[in-house]
Amino acid sequence: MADLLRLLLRVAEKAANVARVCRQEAILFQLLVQEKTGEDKNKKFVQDFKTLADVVIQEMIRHDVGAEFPEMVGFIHGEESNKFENGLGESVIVTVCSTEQETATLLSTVLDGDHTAASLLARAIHQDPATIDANTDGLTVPLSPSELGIWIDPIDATSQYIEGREEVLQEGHLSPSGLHCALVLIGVYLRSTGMPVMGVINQPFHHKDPVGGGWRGMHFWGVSCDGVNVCSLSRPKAGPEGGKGLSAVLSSSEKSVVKDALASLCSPDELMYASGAGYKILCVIQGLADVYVLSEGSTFKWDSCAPHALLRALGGGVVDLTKSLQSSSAAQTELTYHQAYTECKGADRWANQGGLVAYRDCSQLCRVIEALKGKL
Ligand code: 2IP
Ligand code: CA
Ligand code: CA
Repeated sequence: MADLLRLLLRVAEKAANVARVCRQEAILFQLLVQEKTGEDKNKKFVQDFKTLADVVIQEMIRHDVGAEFPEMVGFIHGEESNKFENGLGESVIVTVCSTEQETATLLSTVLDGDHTAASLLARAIHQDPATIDANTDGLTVPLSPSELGIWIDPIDATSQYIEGREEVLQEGHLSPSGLHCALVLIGVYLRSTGMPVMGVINQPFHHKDPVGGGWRGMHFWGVSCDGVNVCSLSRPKAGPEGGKGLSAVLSSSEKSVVKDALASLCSPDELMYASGAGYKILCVIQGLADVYVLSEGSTFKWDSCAPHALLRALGGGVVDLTKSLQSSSAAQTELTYHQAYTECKGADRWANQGGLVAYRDCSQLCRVIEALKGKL
């Protein structure tokens, strides 16, 4: 199944192109940032273009994966539904057609006859992405498509994507907010056990091309199954022994009891905040933080599946925080991806309801769990 990995890297790059095109082309950008205002709101056909960008990206990934791996059709899930409802309450099923022309015609009905915008989007969807150098030669993955399912978050950290603040990333440093927090996440799990086995992360806005000035991306991948543990990044080296020895990244909206408990384990500059659930797990993968702790059920299977697979390939993981606090062995409570909370409705069926801790090192996970026991 190394073919599946290579396909996911390609579609994630196409998705990143769509995300970049929506910001680069003036006509699409206007749709992306237009304010929803008063009376006008319900009349605007294209009012929720950001949702359309998400839906289009997700459907493109679903289309391309289904075409190459028909056994996976029906098991490719994502954050968005492909039923797009416009401001007039009309709904259109957004699909990717077999030709660019057909896709443009379909998108133009969603975009209220805006052919220019529809053609620009359709071109990005049908364009072959630049070949990406992913170093997957010689990799064998002992899995078959009929045992796998997929979770897609077409754009994670949408608010940062829309706001679009441009930050210059400094190597070795976490940067709390900005366009670089927006990620395309594609995770693969085993239908039988729900364990994440493969993940692709594409960061569409990683740096600016020094020559052309356009945005360039970065991709990361990992595979973890049956004794195969391979990641495009190597395990970060242990940092210098200083401070209190642990660094953590949290959501700025995290509860104060969690912030306080972690402050007892981390020096002040090692307790950090950042946007985007996917970006925070990526920070742990890259070694910019040791752990990401979240006490609320505000992330979903599509947020964590892909980065979780990379962490497992590096020897870490993502556990359910609530279960870990009740268990004698925290590392036994890894998140799984195959079962819905049937008593819930809508997106909540797929929430990581017990919160989570993402970690690279089991002993650091244990310190965090000990520090939080009895506090939540
Ligand atoms: C969001 C996004 C948010 C995150 C939230 C996710 O996904 O990653 O940034 O909140 O949990 O569900 P926070 O930044 O506070 O961690 P999306 O942007 O796809 O809705
Ligand atoms: Ca998300
Ligand atoms: Ca999203």
